[in-house]
Amino acid sequence: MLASPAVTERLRTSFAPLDSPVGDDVLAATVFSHEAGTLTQHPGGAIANVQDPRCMRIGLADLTGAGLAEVWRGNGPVRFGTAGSIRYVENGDYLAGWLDLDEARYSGLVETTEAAYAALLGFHASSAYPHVWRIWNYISAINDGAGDEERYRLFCVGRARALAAVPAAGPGIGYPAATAVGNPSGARILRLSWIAAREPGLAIESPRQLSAYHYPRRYGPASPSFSRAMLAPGGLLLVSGTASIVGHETRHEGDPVSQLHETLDNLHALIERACATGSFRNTRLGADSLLRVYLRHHEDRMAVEQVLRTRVGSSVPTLILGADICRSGLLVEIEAVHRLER
Ligand code: 3EB
Repeated sequence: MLASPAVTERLRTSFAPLDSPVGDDVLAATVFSHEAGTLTQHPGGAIANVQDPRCMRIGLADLTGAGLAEVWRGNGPVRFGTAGSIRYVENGDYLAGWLDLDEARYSGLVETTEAAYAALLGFHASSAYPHVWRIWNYISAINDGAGDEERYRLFCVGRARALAAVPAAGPGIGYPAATAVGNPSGARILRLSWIAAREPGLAIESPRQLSAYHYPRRYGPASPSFSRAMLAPGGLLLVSGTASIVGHETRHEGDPVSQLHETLDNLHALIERACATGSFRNTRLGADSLLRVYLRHHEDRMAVEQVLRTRVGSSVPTLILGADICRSGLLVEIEAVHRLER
């Protein structure tokens, strides 16, 4: 008799053309470019269907121009729901949620972020999916403001405040994996999207980087509350946005290619650490891995693609997106999904 599959074998993610039909197993579909004139009007419902609550548009430029969406699927039909400002899609094992908060309704980004995280944490504290594995934070004008007033730092203060109010959240339990990048929408909207589950994952830290929640004071009044990766039961590794930071310092300021090499070294070291943690063996990215590459300057794309071809290979599905990144000195950041196997 076959063993029942581990729970994460029921969670899959891939890049798919925008006009792909949306099955009833789709939890979330992230569409990157606003230039979406070519989509729509597929009778059964396409991935990039504005009417479908699972279709979330992030206006980050898709520099590969492939017109792909990132699609998260589970097993079995999904159900939709809302809770205050939160919209979610669930299937019994997983929940994909998102919310947009308009900063104009709060006194500042600290308060907006605190409200967003309080809503998220409050919702999950009493939901059937108490384990938030992975969060994407899209922050307008992320690098505006000087010193401790930089908006990314304000965001970190609001996030830390909300997490501090919830005793179950924290580094001992494992912060979610995360990404924090710019939100290009004209209005100041804080958008969070996330994946949560019935079962807990295991937070993984990097052998080459200080845990972000231990960054020293010089990077802001509140250190960033996220884990380098979340290892879901069964072996799906959700890797946070990873950049050219060694220890806590930004490396190769002004040099995108060297930053990319350092980032890939960090990524591989993290995957190796995750493999060692769970006695997994495949440390190499492959055809069922997934990379989102965020690039601050669009004109660095060709140089970045060339390095990716030689170091990662063309079989690994990769999207390159134009986006601002949380430290102004960082030019490139990569997040990954990688399935570990025993
Ligand atoms: C870093 O390693 C780069 O604040 O949620 C990457 C991923 C970064 C997530 C976050 C920040 C965050 O510090 C920045």
